[in-house]
Amino acid sequence: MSATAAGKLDINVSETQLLADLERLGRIGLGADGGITRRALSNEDAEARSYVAERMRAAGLDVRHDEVGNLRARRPARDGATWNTRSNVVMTGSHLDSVPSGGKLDGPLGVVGAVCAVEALNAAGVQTERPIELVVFVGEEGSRFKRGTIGSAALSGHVAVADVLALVDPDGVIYRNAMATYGDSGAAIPARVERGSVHAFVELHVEQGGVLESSGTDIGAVTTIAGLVQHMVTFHGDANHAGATPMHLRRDALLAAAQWALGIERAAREVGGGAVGTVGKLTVEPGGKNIIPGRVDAICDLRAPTPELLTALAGFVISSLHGIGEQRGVEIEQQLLQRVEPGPMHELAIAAVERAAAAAGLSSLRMPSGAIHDALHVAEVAPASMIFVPSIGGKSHCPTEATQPRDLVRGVDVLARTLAILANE
Ligand code: HGY
Ligand code: MN
Ligand code: MN
Repeated sequence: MSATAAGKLDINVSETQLLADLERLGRIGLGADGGITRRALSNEDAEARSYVAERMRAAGLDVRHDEVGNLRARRPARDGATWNTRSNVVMTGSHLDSVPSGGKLDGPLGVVGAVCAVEALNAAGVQTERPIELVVFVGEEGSRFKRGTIGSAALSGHVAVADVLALVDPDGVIYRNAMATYGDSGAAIPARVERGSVHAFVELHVEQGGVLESSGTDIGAVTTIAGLVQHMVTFHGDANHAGATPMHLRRDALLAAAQWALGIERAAREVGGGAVGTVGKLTVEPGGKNIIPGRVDAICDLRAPTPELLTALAGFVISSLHGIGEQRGVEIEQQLLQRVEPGPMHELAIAAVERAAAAAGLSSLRMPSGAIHDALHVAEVAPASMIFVPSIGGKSHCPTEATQPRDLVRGVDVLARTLAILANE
């Protein structure tokens, strides 16, 4: 379908329905601070997922689930083919799980936005040569199990299904057992998709940064997705009396961790090139206000747009531990939690997003993503890209995450046109 043909599509996204869907999901896992906490395979995650499954059925989709709990729903092609189709499918989707006290749009926009995009295609009488599949990926945020992008990693084969099912959360709950929360019955379809069975993938997502807003651009067409390294580090010091212990006799675990965190900030600035480093999770034991910290557990989150920069940053961060331990008499353990390589998106999908934006009369910008997304793994088996819409103030992973309703609707409009372009060419 050419851009002009996509431009002739009479796409009318229902803003009322989209905002109602986001508002309904925004009540599931809502905390007193206005943030959303919806851990993977939790009751909240299951409630959100079953709401979406109902909306998918209402949109005429054939809804299934796969071996790791991804929700998989298909819109038939012109020839009526849905699952047992010779032609490869065009896929879209995102996630419903959240970070602790996160925003209402990170994930859900790409999930209910896809349902609203299908409804807009239905209303416009658009038929496609290829089926369209909507996916709700499990466990993108990694805030329960040790890794994130779980559902998409299983779909691409990046992680074996058996290894996903064997994941254990900090309370000792095994993924396979936690899936019972979803209450899925009946046969699950395979999670793994073979290269060649998916014609293209596109994910609608809030930018989670300030580039679109500051440049006054309507739509981002994502060209690459940054890579990620996360390490869990434990600092073993010596708990002791905060008043009676002279400074030169202390082995303070928190000061060792603080020195490490400040080193991460310095290393990320020195590596540059878009590299960033964060220590966002840290626990102090025993945690008494008059006790020198004896133990600190900390997780670092390192990102960079190329494997070389990521390796340089991670290398410094881990090698610095030895010197800190020696200097402060603190024993240090560290464990790699995950490394996800940066990934390029594909010209086929990027160009489709740009053409769809133009067809909708919107400006667009090719841009990298500093955040990780399910698209990164799907790109391992299919041409993929993402549609970004502006984040107000560039904020995300916090209760103030927000996007103008007009921009939400524009994102869904561009998604509908992108799907039509990809499923008809
Ligand atoms: O951490 C990320 O980049 C994503 O939000 N999971
Ligand atoms: Mn996120
Ligand atoms: Mn996300």
